[in-house]
Amino acid sequence: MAINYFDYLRKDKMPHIWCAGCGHGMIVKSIIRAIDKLGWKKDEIALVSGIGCSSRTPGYLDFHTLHTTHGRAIAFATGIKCAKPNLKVIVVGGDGDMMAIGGNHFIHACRRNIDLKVIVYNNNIYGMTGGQASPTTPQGYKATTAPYGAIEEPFDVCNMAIAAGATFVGRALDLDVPSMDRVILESFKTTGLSVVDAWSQCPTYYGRFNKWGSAADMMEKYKEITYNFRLKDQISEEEKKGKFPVGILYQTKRDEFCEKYELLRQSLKTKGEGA
Ligand SMILES: Cc1ncc(C[n+]2csc(CCOP(=O)(O)OP(=O)(O)O)c2C)c(N)n1
Ligand code: SF4
Repeated sequence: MAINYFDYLRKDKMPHIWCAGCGHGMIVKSIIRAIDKLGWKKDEIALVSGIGCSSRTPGYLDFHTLHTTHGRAIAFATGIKCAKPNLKVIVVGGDGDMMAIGGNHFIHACRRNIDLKVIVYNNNIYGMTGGQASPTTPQGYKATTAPYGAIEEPFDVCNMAIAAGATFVGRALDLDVPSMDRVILESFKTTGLSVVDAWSQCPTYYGRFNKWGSAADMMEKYKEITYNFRLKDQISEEEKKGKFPVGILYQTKRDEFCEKYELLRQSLKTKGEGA
């Protein structure tokens, strides 16, 4: 049956703030489809964000929602998950929010393996504040704070998540809806810390500063610099050079933080110790 997206939206918060051609709305629709497919009830879900264009998402969706401070979404979400482990806690935010000011929380949440579903809306720039360079702005690309092109090496969100201990890591492009749906759905099925590096075009700043053209032209560019991870063995090293794999990149199993905490609490209770 077709999804009625309006069942999940706060209609009184429309119209949204996103520019025409912004990819953020595509990610939101994919999140809705995954939730609908899993049959999660709206009051089972807590959706948490920091600050940024992407971080406006919780305002528009009719779940338990928290729009927090810049870079602190994962810290708030950690508190929610510890207090209410039965809630399904989704964290959304931009590459600036998650990788710069919130980078510390990001790596420690991965290390801790707490059951949060983290989605990074990665547009390679700070959108909301007018296009400053972010930790994912590629070298040579322009931003208001890098008028001659960024000279720093960028972070790769997925490599960072894998290295820090996340149990599910995927990358998805808003231009490939079935693939984004699959990656987000599988991330939501994970128990533990999952990360989706969800690419989203920002035609207003990143596209304009770097002369990438319209939103549709930007999508073509993103297609050119990526390849399907499932086909990695059929693509030569030469062809893959400088390109980003897309799809489910990494899955493992590790004990989840809240479950371990509960076990410890129970064992202390049995011994008559602790709270
Ligand atoms: C502590 C703090 N520092 C800086 C800001 C300003 N600020 C608001 S949003 C933002 C960047 C948002 O970029 P990103 O997280 O990449 O999300 P996007 O807008 O691109 O979706 C910044 C720097 C702030 N609100 N609070
Ligand atoms: S400034 Fe960029 S990220 Fe923000 S809404 Fe516009 S297109 Fe999207």
